[in-house]
Amino acid sequence: MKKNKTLGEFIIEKQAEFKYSSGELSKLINAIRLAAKVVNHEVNKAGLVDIIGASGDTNIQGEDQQKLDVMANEKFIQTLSNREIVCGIASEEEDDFITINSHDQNHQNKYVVLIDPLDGSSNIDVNVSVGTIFSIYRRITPIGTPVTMADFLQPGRNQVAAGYVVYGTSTMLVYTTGHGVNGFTLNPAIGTFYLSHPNMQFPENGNIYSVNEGNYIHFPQGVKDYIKYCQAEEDNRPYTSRYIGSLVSDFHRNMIKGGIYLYPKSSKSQNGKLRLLYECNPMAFIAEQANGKASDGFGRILDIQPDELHQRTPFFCGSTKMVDKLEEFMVKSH
Ligand code: AHM
Ligand code: MG
Repeated sequence: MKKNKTLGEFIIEKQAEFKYSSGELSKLINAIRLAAKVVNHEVNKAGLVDIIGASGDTNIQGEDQQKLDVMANEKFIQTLSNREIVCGIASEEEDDFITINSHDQNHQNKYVVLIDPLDGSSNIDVNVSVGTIFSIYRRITPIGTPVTMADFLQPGRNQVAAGYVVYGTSTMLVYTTGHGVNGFTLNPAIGTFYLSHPNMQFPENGNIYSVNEGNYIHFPQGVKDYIKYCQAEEDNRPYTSRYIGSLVSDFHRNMIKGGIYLYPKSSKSQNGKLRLLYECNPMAFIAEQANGKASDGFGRILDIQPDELHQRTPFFCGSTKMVDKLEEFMVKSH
């Protein structure tokens, strides 16, 4: 039987390829791998122990937090800060960024991490997949000084690495360091991730569209027109509609099968729902690395200059030809 590479082996191999690599990024991915296993263990137990349900806290967006969100947030922050491998962390679950000051070396680490520890948490109590999304940047302020907001508010094109973990029928970790996208599946019996999906690519075109159509009435005209186009009986259409309501799972399926994910602005929320820094930028980076495309309807997600940590943006992401088509409709109706 062919032996698949483990994630650990893959990380070491990649580090050797980049001759001048200091190993910091490898350590960082390793820490994420570890935290993902711990969170996976807890998510899997969600139906068994009485851990689900709102914990009573409210996050910065005014939404109820569930206990597993809080747990996942703590695990990722703990794992990254204990190892002192990053200089700062921003999380969707925290109002402000966190400064990490290693005690033996003053602010010597160069990476910041932005994370959505448990995305799609409204799916937890009905046993539907959720995910973790992460994004890594090199700080822009000088090493040796504390991190500042500017280190976190970088356009997505500056990302050094990004990835997600999907806690699904199998648990997978998918990530890129800017050299293509690779997917690893966890063997839960031994707690090891194996390279199962090397060099993942979005098909250039697809036939799946993923959108919360219940909000149709509130969508901009361009999105309404595009949805009607998806439903028309012409060429290879109507397309198939698939919406889990869990970004990582919808994205993951569309990357494998070919499709588009849409979260437009609406007359109720002017910038849509998804957060640029924690959700859209990492997914956009992965999409582009996998030959896909990510847009706010008119331009590239990765070129947006953020001005606040919890900024939201409309998000259209997936197979290039489908996102191109959506943009066409947006421009036409503008
Ligand atoms: P969350 O960060 O509060 O979990 O929200 C993000 C999630 C995405 O995973 C998902 O695609 C979207 O919200 C679903 O939103 P809606 O229920 O409005 O369709
Ligand atoms: Mg989220």
